[in-house]
Amino acid sequence: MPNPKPNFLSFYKLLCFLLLTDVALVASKSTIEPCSNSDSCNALLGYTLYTDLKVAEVASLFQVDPISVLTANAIDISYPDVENHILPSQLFVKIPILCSCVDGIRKSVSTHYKTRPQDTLSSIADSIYAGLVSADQIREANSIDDPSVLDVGQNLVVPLPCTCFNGTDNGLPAIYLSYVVKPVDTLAGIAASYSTTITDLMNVNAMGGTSITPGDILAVPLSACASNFPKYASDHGLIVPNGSYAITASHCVQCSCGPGSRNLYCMPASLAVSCSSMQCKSSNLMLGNVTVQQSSAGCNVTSCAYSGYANGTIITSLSSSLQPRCPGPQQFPPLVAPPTYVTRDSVFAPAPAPQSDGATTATVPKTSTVPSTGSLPGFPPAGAPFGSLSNASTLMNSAAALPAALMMYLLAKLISPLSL
Ligand SMILES: *[C@@H]1O[C@H](CO)[C@@H](O)[C@H](O)[C@H]1NC(C)=O
Ligand SMILES: *[C@@H]1O[C@H](CO)[C@@H](O)[C@H](O)[C@H]1NC(C)=O
Ligand SMILES: *[C@@H]1O[C@H](CO)[C@@H](O)[C@H](O)[C@H]1NC(C)=O
Ligand SMILES: *[C@@H]1O[C@H](CO)[C@@H](O)[C@H](O)[C@H]1NC(C)=O
Ligand SMILES: *[C@@H]1O[C@H](CO)[C@@H](O)[C@H](O)[C@H]1NC(C)=O
Ligand SMILES: CC(=O)N[C@H]1CO[C@H](CO)[C@@H](O)[C@@H]1O
Repeated sequence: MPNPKPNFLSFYKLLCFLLLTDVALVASKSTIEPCSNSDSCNALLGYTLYTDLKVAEVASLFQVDPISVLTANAIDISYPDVENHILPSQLFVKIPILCSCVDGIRKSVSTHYKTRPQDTLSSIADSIYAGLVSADQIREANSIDDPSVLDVGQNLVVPLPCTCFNGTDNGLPAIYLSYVVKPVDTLAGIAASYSTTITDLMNVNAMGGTSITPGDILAVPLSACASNFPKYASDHGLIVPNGSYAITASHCVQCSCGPGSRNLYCMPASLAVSCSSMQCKSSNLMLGNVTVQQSSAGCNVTSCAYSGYANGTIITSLSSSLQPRCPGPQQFPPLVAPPTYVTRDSVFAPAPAPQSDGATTATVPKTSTVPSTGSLPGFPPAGAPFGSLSNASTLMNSAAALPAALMMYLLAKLISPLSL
């Protein structure tokens, strides 16, 4: 399957967007996916805690459901009072968000932040949101003329980077993580952590070389299991990365991929209380039940599967199929206790995902990589290069691969002297 190619209409919108938003050319880059339709998708943000925070506090920073943050990181939600568990500073977690299409590009705009005393746009961008947004992006999104005057209690929109790429990577289901490059990172290291390849990361992010700069935001594809729920289901399009869980149907149903399987498997959630019936019609099977019957013709597998949540009702579907072999017992991604300290090889780093075959990676870049506006690295390393024009060389290389990227590069070049 070909990778989605950006269409020109989207690019013109994007150009207008860039023209209107005072682009400054700095070292940090983020991957932008042009879009034209108004649908949204599931995506993940890679977030590093700037201080000790309760699970509920992390969730409220992004206005997401605390239980979905826990399940996205395969943390055991049956742990007592888990939402008030304090997560340690510098812990890396994946935050599940909804990725929309705004002004022709993919981004999340559902996050708001209420300013507190001592906040500056830079501290909000670089510390609180850990480099996922830049001070300039917050300023632009909120039309702030004088960033030195922030009223306490001001409600700011915090635009956050996300990508969808049609929920696929090399033709297989994938969900994309927006990852802020840290000073210690290498492209090879990131690829290994997330069970992908350097080639794939370069294609997805339209990179011309393997060099990355702290503060760059990469789209990292995580292998996932996709749902096939009908359009009218409120969780239509649900996609779950291998190794983690998603909670849906008002906390009644949890879904995951089992190791070795690309099928989404859903069952009653451990939290399930006051849920609509989870029994399949005209059977005694409950959601997630699978029965097998060995016969001379093969294995008759009957299962009661989850098919989405609509109008407060859990839709179930009973199906039978004859398979050559009986499936083994379903295995689930292991759950971990809520972490209390940060280890170097944190369990939170990467969700295990299949090794994608580097040989099959597509050669067409999915995106253009453009400079993000005025962002500082999330973790300012001592003496790290910042604002260096020479590091735009990676842009030049990738622009050669994609004319539209070249247009944007030139545009950025053109505009930058005005705003520097
Ligand atoms: C998007 O993915 C669906 C299947 O998930 C596929 O049928 C469709 O062709 C894809 N579209 C593009 C533009 O790749
Ligand atoms: C069916 O699923 C329910 C809920 O997960 C479980 O308690 C029960 O043991 C299962 N029954 C069979 C026959 O698998
Ligand atoms: C498989 O089993 C189910 C119930 O156990 C039955 O209704 C169905 O007819 C069987 N299918 C085949 C192909 O044997
Ligand atoms: C949901 O409820 C609304 C109004 O009650 C109804 O019009 C609609 O058909 C229902 N949708 C489904 C999928 O049942
Ligand atoms: C999911 O991850 C496990 C490692 O935990 C791996 O063994 C398995 O192959 C992966 N499954 C898929 C479908 O990618
Ligand atoms: C001048 C400058 O900052 N160059 C840096 C560009 O990025 C590469 C790798 O990301 C560094 O090695 C260079 O020092």
